[in-house]
Amino acid sequence: MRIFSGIQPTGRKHLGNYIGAIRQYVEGQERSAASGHDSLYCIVDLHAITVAYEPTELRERTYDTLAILVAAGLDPQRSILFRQADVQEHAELCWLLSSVTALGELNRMHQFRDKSLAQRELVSAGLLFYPVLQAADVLAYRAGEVPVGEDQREHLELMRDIARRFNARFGGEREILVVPEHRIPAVGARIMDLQDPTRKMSTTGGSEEGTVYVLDDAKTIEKKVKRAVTDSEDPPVIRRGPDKQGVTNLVDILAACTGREPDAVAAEFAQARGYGDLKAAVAEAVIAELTPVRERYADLRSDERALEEILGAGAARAREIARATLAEVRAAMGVGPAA
Ligand code: AQP
Repeated sequence: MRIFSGIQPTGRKHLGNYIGAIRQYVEGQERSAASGHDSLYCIVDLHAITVAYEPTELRERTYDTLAILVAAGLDPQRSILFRQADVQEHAELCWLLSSVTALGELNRMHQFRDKSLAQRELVSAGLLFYPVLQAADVLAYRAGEVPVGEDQREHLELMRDIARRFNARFGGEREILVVPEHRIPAVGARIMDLQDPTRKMSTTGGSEEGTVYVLDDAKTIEKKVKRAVTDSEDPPVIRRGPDKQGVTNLVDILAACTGREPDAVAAEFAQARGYGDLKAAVAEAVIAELTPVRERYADLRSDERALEEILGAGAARAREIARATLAEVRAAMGVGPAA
């Protein structure tokens, strides 16, 4: 099954992006290589322009993001790593799919509602259209699987509806577009802000203190984890539950970083006299997970020409796949000259 996912070149990538998405990409690369299928990972710069941004920084952040992906284990020989704007088929398919997308559905998307409230100067039409472009990203490659964090579930459902509607309207007997499945990790699909565990760890909406960045050094990680908000239960109780969001988040992070079941992690700390032991274990596990990535990143990021070559080669491979899909979509829709 072909795998596709996109990641934005905005801000600094954080532990939520890493556990919810990037680690799944690496696992998907291994799985798809073993089964002889492609895996594509796209740095979605066209998505990044839907909110206020700095043009001179966008390219820099694209290189940052690519270097993190490679440092985390994505191999440009085995996966197709590319930049969205280099493959113009994404933008064209977005427009074509708009004809089978209901405005009301776009208006109801949680991400649109949340992010439009956060915009100070302009709520762009691009923000509303974000999920249509995201649908185009995946559907252009007829990908079967999309690894994402929990926050993208709603967009994936919409994408599936768009694909089904397109096939019903234009496919006749044929399934021109593949209806993809999301792949949301069992543990760590929604890592929460360490300072406000009721909100997801986020690039745009979180607190600096509550967000662990992939490139944070060991001391910074330790400080942020040790200051994580838990609760004031006395004596402290280490268990997971909706009334224990801070503790649950820490347990989940530890479970994700050590490959264990969250309930087993909670049971191990059940007798602890305070939250300090749990926090120390979380800090140690996160540092062990992120330090090698940060070290490899430094080398990779310094060679922008090499990064640009990876993106160029990836785009050439991606374009070939997307072009074939677009030819079929155009033909089915009666757009442009007959083939
Ligand atoms: N807190 C999170 N826990 C688990 N997974 C997460 N993801 C994001 N936040 C968490 C997943 O990371 C992937 C890439 O995300 P993105 O870079 O495209 O940005 P995003 O989804 O908009 O999330 P961010 O980075 O926190 O940015 P903002 O602040 O803009 O929302 C996605 O698969 C996402 O699910």
